[in-house]
Amino acid sequence: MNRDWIATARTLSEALPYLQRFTGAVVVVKFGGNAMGNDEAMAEFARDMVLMRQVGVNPVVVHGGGPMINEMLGKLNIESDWVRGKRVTDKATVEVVEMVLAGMVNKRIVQAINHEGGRGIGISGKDDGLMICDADDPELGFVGRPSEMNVQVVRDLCDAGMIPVIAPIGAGREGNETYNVNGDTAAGAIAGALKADRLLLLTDVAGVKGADGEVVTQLSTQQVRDMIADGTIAGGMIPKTETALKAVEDGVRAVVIQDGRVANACLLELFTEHGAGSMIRN
Ligand code: X2W
Repeated sequence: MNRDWIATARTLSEALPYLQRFTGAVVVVKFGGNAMGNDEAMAEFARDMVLMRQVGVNPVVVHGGGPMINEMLGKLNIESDWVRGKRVTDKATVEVVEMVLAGMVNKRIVQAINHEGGRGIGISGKDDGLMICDADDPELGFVGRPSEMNVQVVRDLCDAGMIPVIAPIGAGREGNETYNVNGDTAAGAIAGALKADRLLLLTDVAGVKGADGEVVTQLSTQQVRDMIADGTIAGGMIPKTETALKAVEDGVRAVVIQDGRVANACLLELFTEHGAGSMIRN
């Protein structure tokens, strides 16, 4: 017999305790624009979500799409400024952000999930009042800070066997404003409100690096705070780790910052002894 098949059967057998552990778990996955890559990467991500659902996990996808927004703004000759990792978002920009995220990127992911045999359903933070925002900072325009979460719609979709795919767009309190929310921030707020078992932040680096430059596989929230304070965690990793800290504080059991470009990144994390990236928990 071909040895690969024997290995496949063994892999499935070894996954049993992990499958049992995660039955019924809520796993929020942040799928960033940089992790989306080509159609193949998208299809592979979709297969992972469908497999998770198939084995009794409740995957909830929150996506980004920064590079796709950049491309569309470029075509429309609208320039973007960035302040502390967030896009300064005026009225014209927020319209493009909503069109690209809720219209194009969201539906691309939903379609990929459905093509793999899942029941993907796309919503944004506006649907059923899921994510009500206040302005994050006057300097940033229509950038939203999630302040009121109504996650029942997400639970209902999961209970119905669907895979919610959520665009990080929020509604304001006045009833007519649209807010652009950073994808990581939205994923953290949704995971926190769901008290998710896991928040997987798929990114394009291997994880959180320690002072020696090696990825640290397990981190307590206190260690993360110390590493931010002493400068070991710097640059783009600061908002990610801060999102993780807030999510754990809100009741998420563990947050994993991992490389979404690795094949079957989510399955590797959930269903193997190996795990992936850096896990942050109390
Ligand atoms: C982001 C939303 C998209 C996002 C933006 O306008 O690009 C803010 O910066 P990635 O692919 O996850 O980076 N919003 C406020 O977060 O996309």
